[in-house]
Amino acid sequence: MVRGRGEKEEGGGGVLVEKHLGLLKLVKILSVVVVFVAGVVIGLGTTSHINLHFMRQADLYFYADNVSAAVAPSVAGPVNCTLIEANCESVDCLGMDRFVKPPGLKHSLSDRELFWRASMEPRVKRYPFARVPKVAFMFLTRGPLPLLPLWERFFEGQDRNLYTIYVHANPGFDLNVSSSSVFYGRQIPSQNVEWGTATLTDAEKRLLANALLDFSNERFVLLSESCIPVHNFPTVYKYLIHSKHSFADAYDEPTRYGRGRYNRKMFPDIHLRQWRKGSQWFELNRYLAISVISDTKYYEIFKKYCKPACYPDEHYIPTLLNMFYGSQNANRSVTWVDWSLGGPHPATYENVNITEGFIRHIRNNKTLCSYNSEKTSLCYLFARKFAPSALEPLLNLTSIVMRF
Ligand SMILES: *[C@@H]1O[C@H](CO)[C@@H](O)[C@H](O)[C@H]1NC(C)=O
Ligand SMILES: *[C@@H]1O[C@H](CO)[C@@H](O)[C@H](O)[C@H]1NC(C)=O
Ligand SMILES: *[C@@H]1O[C@H](CO)[C@@H](O)[C@H](O)[C@H]1NC(C)=O
Ligand SMILES: *[C@@H]1O[C@H](CO)[C@@H](O)[C@H](O)[C@H]1NC(C)=O
Ligand SMILES: *[C@@H]1O[C@H](CO)[C@@H](O)[C@H](O)[C@H]1NC(C)=O
Ligand SMILES: *[C@H]1O[C@H](CO)[C@@H](O)[C@H](O)[C@H]1NC(C)=O
Ligand SMILES: CC(=O)N[C@H]1CO[C@H](CO)[C@@H](O)[C@@H]1O
Repeated sequence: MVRGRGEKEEGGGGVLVEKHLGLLKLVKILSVVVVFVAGVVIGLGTTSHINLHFMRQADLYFYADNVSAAVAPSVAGPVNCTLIEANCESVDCLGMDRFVKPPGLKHSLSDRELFWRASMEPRVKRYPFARVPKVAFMFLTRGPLPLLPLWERFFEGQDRNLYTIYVHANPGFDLNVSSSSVFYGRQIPSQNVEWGTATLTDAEKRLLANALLDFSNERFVLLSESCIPVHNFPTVYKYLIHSKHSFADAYDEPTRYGRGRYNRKMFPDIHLRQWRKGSQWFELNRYLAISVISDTKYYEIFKKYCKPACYPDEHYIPTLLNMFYGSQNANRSVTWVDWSLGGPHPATYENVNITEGFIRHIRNNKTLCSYNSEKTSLCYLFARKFAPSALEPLLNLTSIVMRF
């Protein structure tokens, strides 16, 4: 099976909403709620215990208020943390809340600073807070997410403590979604991506690192704008959280599209027998995510010697996992893709191709795969590639086939 380069696709049109107005409205509503609650609590003259609890809640809201104020003037610009620090009297600047659950995604860290920060791992085994493991859904896109309504339905009604969303789009692109969307405010600071170059792997690492800043994130899935979920959220969550392995393609391809891309200058750090290939759409656990963003040695070698027709996004992570973490990898992807047409790109499915039988086939094609050393027919949680036109018929099938 000849596999070509990674995904080099274009986004479609976009749905945009006035982001700032929505944010300001939300902030206003929150302020009103805080003032109202304050009145009620003070009015009741409650115990000091309740007052204390209330104060902490109130600080959080004021804090959000000031973060928004600092962010609001410029979407692309960094948060003005001076404004936040100036308020340490009302905000517990070194408190757990801010550390464990970063309140926003905007920051002005360079990649070097970001990766260093994200590489921190606690040595104390027990978390001093009730940690519920989350799945981080990381969308790597150039522009709009045409299948967004399908994803919104996938997340609808699900516990927000169980997942997080991160979107890496080209700088300057504003994902215009309403403030009620789970995708609202989920864009991370990004940099330009040139498909096929190391900037693509940089973006993957940037997504991982931003997601690592949330200590509750335990599993990290990379998705594109043409990916769809083929099972409902509870199934996806359970499957990933309980898996002993991570899911990343890593195979040895003895052709010019595989071993042929190995550069002998990588020797002796990387041997040909260690060289692997695989689709970039990985799923990694927290430990492996930290391992990937912490590696500089092998990444530098790839940057130097893996240039077209070698594509780092198809070789770097598979090779790194194979060299050091092979036993933790299931060596298969949970994202279904169709290479049967041949050529450098996988098949793209349009509206006319979407049928109940087709989606059922992806969900269970009667072939078994390994899961925690057992056999299962549930091999794929996601699928690609789907054109924007596939959205309507897919939305039609969610309740009968995908069960969401
Ligand atoms: C941040 O806010 C402080 C205080 O208002 C101001 O002095 C500073 O110039 C601001 N910095 C940026 C980067 O906007
Ligand atoms: C995946 O491949 C590695 C070799 O890189 C191997 O050690 C490991 O056992 C494989 N994983 C599974 C689940 O078979
Ligand atoms: C989608 O359907 C069209 C029309 O039937 C067909 O020509 C095309 O090959 C199908 N695409 C895929 C990826 O199966
Ligand atoms: C089912 O999926 C497996 C794994 O991708 C593949 O090898 C096999 O050919 C598929 N079977 C059918 C009937 O499509
Ligand atoms: C959605 O499903 C209904 C009922 O099965 C069907 O009549 C309609 O054509 C479908 N719409 C699309 C876009 O597939
Ligand atoms: C955002 O989308 C809304 C409709 O959902 C539209 O009215 C608005 O003009 C869009 N904003 C931008 C900046 O494109
Ligand atoms: C509650 C609180 O700390 N509010 C502050 C928010 O930031 C402004 C400055 O922009 C301060 O004046 C407020 O006191």
